[in-house]
Amino acid sequence: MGAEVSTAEANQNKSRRHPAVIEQEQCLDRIRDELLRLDLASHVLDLELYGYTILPAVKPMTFFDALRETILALGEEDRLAGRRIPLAGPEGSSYLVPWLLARNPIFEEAVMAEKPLALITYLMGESCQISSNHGHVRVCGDPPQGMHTDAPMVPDPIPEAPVASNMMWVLDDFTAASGATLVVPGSHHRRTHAAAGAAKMAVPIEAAKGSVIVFNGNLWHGAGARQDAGKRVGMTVYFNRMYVRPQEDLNAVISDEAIARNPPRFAHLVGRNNPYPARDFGFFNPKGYPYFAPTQSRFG
Ligand SMILES: O=C(O)CCC(=O)C(=O)O
Ligand SMILES: [Fe+2]
Repeated sequence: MGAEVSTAEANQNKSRRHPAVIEQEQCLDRIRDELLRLDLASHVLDLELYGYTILPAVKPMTFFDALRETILALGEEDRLAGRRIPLAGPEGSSYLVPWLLARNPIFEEAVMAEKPLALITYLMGESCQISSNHGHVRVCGDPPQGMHTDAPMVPDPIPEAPVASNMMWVLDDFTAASGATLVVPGSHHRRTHAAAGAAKMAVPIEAAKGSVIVFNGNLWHGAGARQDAGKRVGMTVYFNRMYVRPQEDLNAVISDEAIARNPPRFAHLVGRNNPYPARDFGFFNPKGYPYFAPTQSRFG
């Protein structure tokens, strides 16, 4: 009679809810539980306020050394094969090392690291995939990268729920002089591509080797110019929503053996479950069907 809802009535209301709604709530619970289990609440706050966060000491230093050495060895392989990708024009010395995940199993362990992946899941939902895994080698003497968002080809206003987000593995200390990634804190709220003059608003992310920076793809950012001698090695793991075309066609190049030796989520991350592009009608493709309802939530 009164305004109060009896327990029986509440339970009845609950049981009337659509299974997709219940699934969304369970998804939120899973994401919340994982963030709390890994003690990441303050990092979620960083992501909300600043658009980026630094996770210190994500793996032993020996693992970071091994990532760095492997990236440099693969970059050398590219140079010898005449296919090195310059990052600062043909005259510059900085370069990109692409396709890492397909080139050495060590990168499988990196992309599955619990803490950075839990934060990416918070930003990008459970159904996100890996777009690319790259080494970024920045060498003294090259100019800084232009400020940008990691939402290429997306028109303004960029959707509030980011279409892409990034991990930056810090394989050399990041300082202003070493060529740290530059960011405009809070710019992920603007929902536009980087404005002219963004570089004047930017600050370097100071982070020790061993850290992983996680950032919202809507954040204005770019690689800083290295002033110290030598090179700065960073590694990105770039994630996109299921409906975005990945930079690297990982599904085509990751072997079934790599799928079998990793946790089940790895298969999804490299695109095994993606129904598109399809020869049959994608909407009714059984692979894609489980994902249509969860995408009603930005966390699905
Ligand atoms: O190398 C960096 O510090 C940033 C690289 C980056 O943002 C990019 O390539 O999109
Ligand atoms: Fe970027």
